[in-house]
Amino acid sequence: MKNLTLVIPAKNESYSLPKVLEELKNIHCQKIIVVSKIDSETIRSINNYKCKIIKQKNNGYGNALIEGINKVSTNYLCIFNADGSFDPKYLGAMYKKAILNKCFVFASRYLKTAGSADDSLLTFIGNKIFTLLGKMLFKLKTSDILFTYIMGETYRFKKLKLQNSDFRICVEIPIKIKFNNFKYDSIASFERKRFGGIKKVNEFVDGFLILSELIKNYFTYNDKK
Ligand SMILES: Nc1nc2c(ncn2[C@@H]2O[C@H](COP(=O)(O)OP(=O)(O)OP(=O)(O)O)[C@@H](O)[C@H]2O)c(=O)[nH]1
Ligand SMILES: [Mg+2]
Repeated sequence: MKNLTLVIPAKNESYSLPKVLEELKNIHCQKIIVVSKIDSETIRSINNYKCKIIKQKNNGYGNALIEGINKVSTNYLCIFNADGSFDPKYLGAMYKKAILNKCFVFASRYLKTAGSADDSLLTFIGNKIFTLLGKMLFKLKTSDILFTYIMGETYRFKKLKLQNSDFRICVEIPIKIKFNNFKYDSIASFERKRFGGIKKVNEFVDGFLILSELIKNYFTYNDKK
């Protein structure tokens, strides 16, 4: 997978990230880790690994993705978490599909044979509601709108001109893919529990922000029709 870069946002992941990079050792692709400039512990934890480290100029999960994507020089990229929840065994199948069908590939936790060990009842219900809203408001053919294990061609990612610096970017990506008329497909994937450390998503605050993003985009894209 020489033509692939993993864009890995990491915030306070000094426990999980070295284990994630250890697992990725045999996957021959580029790795860009995007960390906050004050997160010296995470930076120190990966001293021994061959990867590019970008210190974020600004803050937030979405901003980390945007700054990381802007630095990719391979033809393909994949968003990949630093917490161990994304299983790298799906990268090969995603890469093949992305190349063969010239499409974005979303990993999904809710297709047959897929699943999640990281979902709580609250996140499961939240994911289902937001995925349903994505289908109703934007006719998105997705089974898992909030899972940001996404691969695609770098120039198409750049064309999305992503803007959200927080977790709203999770829904901004599929909506913009759809409205740019880019092809997309899904594969079944099992989400593991994070290796350690604590999650950064706040179900209520980020849930509200994501809902506001869906509503904003609904009016933006309907006005354009
Ligand atoms: N650089 C950077 N990385 C972040 C930031 N917020 C989250 N991340 C990373 O983004 C990835 C996803 O964050 P998580 O907290 O695991 O969120 P999630 O996987 O969407 O949610 P859960 O599955 O509920 O844990 C992890 O690798 C985090 O370390 C941030 O502000 N800056
Ligand atoms: Mg996680």
